[in-house]
Amino acid sequence: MPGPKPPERRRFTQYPADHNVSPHGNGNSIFMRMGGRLSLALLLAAAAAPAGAEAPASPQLEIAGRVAHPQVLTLSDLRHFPATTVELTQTGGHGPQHATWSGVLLWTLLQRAAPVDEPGRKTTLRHTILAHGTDGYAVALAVGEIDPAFEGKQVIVALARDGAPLHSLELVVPGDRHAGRDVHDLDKVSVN
Ligand SMILES: Nc1nc2c(c(=O)[nH]1)N[C@H]1C(S)=C(S)[C@@H](COP(=O)(O)O)O[C@H]1N2
Ligand SMILES: [Mo]
Repeated sequence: MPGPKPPERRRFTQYPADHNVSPHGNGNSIFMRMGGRLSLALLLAAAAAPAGAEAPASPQLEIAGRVAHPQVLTLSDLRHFPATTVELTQTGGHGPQHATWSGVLLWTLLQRAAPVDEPGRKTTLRHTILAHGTDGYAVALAVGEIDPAFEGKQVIVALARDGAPLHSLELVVPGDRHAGRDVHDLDKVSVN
């Protein structure tokens, strides 16, 4: 016999119409609105988990700042976007490393969130983007670096490295010689 239906999962495609789904949100969150059904789901999840085992937090990416549609994307949301693969060698803490990364173009994510231009003349290229890691590390990109009409650099939010799925998100910036802008444990992109 089928068990009780799990609460309906919201797909990222619905976020623009109803974007207050961030768990760090303003109180009008999906968690509050789901009320009792969520408590039931948590109870069921707790019953299913082996005792003492704490599930690793599943990575999420918040897109915030000067955008029309702030949103939070889960790993499974991100897997639904077309995949882009980039291959590069960069120098990091352990010398030069060569790898093939695949993930979602930052440009694609930005387009969905829809940057809001400042008032004034020709302001679309003023945007800068800060990519933040969970440890507080952050790096800046300019929108002209990733806009296909300008440099069109294939900056991705990587979901896999050398074919193996990652357990946290990583920004990958092709063309950079040093790995400094490859933000690991990426959790937020803010648009200025
Ligand atoms: N979240 C986060 N990402 C980061 C860093 C960091 O400190 N925090 N360091 C950067 C730097 S300077 C390098 S060289 C590479 C590799 O750093 P690691 O070997 O210390 O991870 O990660 C980059 N991404
Ligand atoms: Mo570095």
